[in-house]
Amino acid sequence: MLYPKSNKYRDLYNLNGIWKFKTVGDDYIPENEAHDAFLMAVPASYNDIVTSKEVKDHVGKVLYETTFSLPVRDDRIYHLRIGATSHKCDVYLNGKLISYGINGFFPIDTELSDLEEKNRLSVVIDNRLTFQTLPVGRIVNGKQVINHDFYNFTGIHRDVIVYSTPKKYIHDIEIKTVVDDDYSKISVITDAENALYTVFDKLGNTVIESRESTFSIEDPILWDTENPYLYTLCVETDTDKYEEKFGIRKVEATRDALLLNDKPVYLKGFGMHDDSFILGKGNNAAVNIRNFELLKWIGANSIRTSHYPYSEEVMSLADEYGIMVIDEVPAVGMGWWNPTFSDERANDETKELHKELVRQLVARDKNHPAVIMYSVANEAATHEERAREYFADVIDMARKSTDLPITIIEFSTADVSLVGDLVDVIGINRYYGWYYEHGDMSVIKDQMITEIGKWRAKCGKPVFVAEFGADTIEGLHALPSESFSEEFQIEYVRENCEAFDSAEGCIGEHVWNFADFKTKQGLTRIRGNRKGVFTKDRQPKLVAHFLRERWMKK
Ligand code: BDP
Repeated sequence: MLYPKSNKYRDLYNLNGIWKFKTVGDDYIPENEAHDAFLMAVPASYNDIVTSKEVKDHVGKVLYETTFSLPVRDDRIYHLRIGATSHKCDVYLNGKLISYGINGFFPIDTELSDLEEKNRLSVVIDNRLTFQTLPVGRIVNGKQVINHDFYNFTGIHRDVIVYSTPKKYIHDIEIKTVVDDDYSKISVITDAENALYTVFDKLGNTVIESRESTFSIEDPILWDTENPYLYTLCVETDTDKYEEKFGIRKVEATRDALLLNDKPVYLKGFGMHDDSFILGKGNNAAVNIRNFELLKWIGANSIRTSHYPYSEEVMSLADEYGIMVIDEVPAVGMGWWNPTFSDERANDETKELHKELVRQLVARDKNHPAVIMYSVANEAATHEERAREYFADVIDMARKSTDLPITIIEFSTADVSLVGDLVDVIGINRYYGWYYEHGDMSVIKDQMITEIGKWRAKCGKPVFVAEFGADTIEGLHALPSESFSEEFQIEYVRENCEAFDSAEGCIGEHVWNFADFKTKQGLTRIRGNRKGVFTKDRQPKLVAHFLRERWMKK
């Protein structure tokens, strides 16, 4: 599935803007135009836009609706592309069901065969999470129980686009690169027939033209975090054309290291959240750019898309900025804290969805050089007997889909996890001195080094710390430090970093979190999770300066 782009064969119409919106019952079908709806922005979550508590916290279905007209041409096929709606949804055109979405973080792309002069597009979204959705949640007495620590934002979160293609069009392009000493072999896998393949360098100069789908580039400039060099491939047939940027790079996980272009990399960065004021999870170019500017400013080289795939726009920016991405499927809330893997809970149906989302994630992100690893879950109950078979199948699907390293982010300890040997790199989330022995920083180093050592001894894989952090209220100071103060956050992060520096086989540190983010209400959540190194409006807390100094040198 190709990201919508316009060119001489393809038109593009953006349907973002102000739509109609209302909460609806389970049986609702948009037979007629919704005259009783109110106005809503797309893309955005509705939760932090509305003023009614009832609507904000609505559990169930909502309707989004808009109308549009196009100059329809007979020699074109029209397609609807919705970047993401959270979570499941049904899509109707002029009252007729035309497509549906199975998950809140993946695009829907469908042909529009019955366009009229004026069209009504209705999207009915269901925000409920169960054991058969990802993230996993539960409905108890009509109330939504959220298993994870971020707000269940709902809405049309990414761009809505109608695009046209010729009748005979290119459906997909996969660019595989193999790096050798002084050349790179490029193989293009596509359904395009009799195509001309042209590669352009960054300045638009032609590097190679080929009638074969496999060819070589001599002395390629490799993509890395210092010089995120991108080429452009143009595939052109008699009837269609598509241009895709790509980078040439090699990623490999060994027993001790993660290698980018044969050199070990140390991951410096964050677990992030797609979360900003008013927009919620709505994709926004300004917020995206600000995030990447801050990542570069602080000296980060990588992020994890915790705990779900981010927008395609973010993935393209990661390519441009040279930020490596650990690309995570929305497998979160799979409870290390309570029984999860059973016939009644996370069962075969959940597993099939999980596998399908792994497949779709790789299919979506396969041409992004920034993606260096896929993460199959965050903090699942991997100590449970059934977890082994469950993840063996999920990881098997990942292996069939990609050659990149696979990781799982563990809360379970090395002693009890049953899946560590299945992946290439172990990610661990650890909050010594915060959730355990709160405020006592003397425990951090020993416990962290011991835990990393245990994973190394048990699995012989590189380990990276995917989360560690302390909630911090900006402007709150304490000398000597106390928890929640800015001084505490610096000391906490410093203690952890000293542990990483002396732990053998530790290949990186991702602070939790890049910025403060919204969660459900809770006694330990004062306006959300405050572990951000940046505030929610993207200003640095004091710890940001400490990290900048460390990471610029490291
Ligand atoms: C970790 C979770 C993350 C939470 C974090 C926290 O992976 O989603 O936000 O804890 O409690 O266990 O801050």
